[in-house]
Amino acid sequence: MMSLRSMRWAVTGVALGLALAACESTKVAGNSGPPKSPPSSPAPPSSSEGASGRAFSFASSGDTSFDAWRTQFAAKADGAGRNDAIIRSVLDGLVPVEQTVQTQSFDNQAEFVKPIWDYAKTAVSPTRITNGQAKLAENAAIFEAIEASYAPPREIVSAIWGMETSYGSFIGKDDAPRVLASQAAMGRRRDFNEGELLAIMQLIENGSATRDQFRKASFAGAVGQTQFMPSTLLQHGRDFDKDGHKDLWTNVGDALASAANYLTNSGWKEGQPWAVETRIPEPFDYSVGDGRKLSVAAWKGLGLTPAAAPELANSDALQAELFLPAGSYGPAFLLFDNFGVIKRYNNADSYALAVGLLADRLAGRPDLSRPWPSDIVMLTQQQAKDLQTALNKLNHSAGVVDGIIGRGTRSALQKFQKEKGFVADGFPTVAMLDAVLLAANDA
Ligand SMILES: [Ca+2]
Repeated sequence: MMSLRSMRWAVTGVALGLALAACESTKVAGNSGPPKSPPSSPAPPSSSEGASGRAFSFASSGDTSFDAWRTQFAAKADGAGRNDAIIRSVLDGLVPVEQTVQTQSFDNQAEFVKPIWDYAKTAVSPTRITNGQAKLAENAAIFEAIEASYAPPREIVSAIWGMETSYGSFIGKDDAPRVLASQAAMGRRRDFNEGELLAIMQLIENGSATRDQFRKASFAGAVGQTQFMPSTLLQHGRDFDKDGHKDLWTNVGDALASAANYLTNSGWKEGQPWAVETRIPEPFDYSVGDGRKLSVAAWKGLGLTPAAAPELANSDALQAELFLPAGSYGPAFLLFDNFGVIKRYNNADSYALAVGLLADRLAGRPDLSRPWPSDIVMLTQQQAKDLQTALNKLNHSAGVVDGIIGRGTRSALQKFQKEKGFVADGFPTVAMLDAVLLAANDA
């Protein structure tokens, strides 16, 4: 698995082809970090009989390996204490999703097919800002109550709502058990997907949700207006209106309180920003933007100033990291711990950046002072490999030639840039590739 850091630069520097690796190392909405697997079982049961001694049988789906997985998993769910009738209602009648269809759906996840700023620009569209402001006004009483009980401010919660489902407009039309079972049956993150299915059964058992509600899910099995994975709903979901259900599908209060609760439980630091846009002095040693954390006071000492004056007023003691999504060609940010908390929702820098930027606009803060670049051509994966090969040849070790612009490649490029008198931002443009190729050719 790529580190988060190398993922950031991979997303930034190479605008393609990372989809498969990405969906293994990233999760979709509402579930974070390592999958919350059930305790690992040594081996699947050889018979279809569960702890209750009842055998499960289902009408064939037409796919023998899916059928075999299903009877075994039903027994496992029974052994875990799940209700027989609910096990049947969740698993009966499922037909596996065709593998290519599901792979395509993962490939189309926007976070991994665009340069990070294209994603941010799309995410923070004027329509989404206008609609978000209307939703904030419409649900002011709900947001008041949520802010009183949970750590994050309303604009962050509403930005997530906007990013996940356009404020509840598009909540998905896939059957969560079907998509999760399809993944589990083909052996893809089996423990994770089986854990999600068990969570669905528990949510139905305890009255939080119904089987039918789970027929409206994303292709990855995330549900409701704030797109929670079932295990996240089970663990962090809230029944805001206290009607006995955690209705993330149709109840705005339940959905928003659940998102706010999840961010709170993920460590949201009340009163702290997610990031602050900063101005960079000239000249500037861009190589300090390598992930190191310094106090805001130390960053100020290096000449950084907030783009909007009051934003850094009382934050001198906070630790922050300099984030340069477009190298020296676009806006610069000091990132705070809350940026990482947004990533607990969806583990991509592009996602967290988009949520943060949308939240800032919903809170009435000004647009970025420095625009995103519009004329940079991104490297293809092959070009990224060529860059790595050439840097290695020049003895600026870029490490393994894998076409992913991770930390190693970036710092190797910085060494080259310093040596040749370029701005040492480690950002892999086509022009910089040409310069490296030329030098390697002469070497
Ligand atoms: Ca409720």
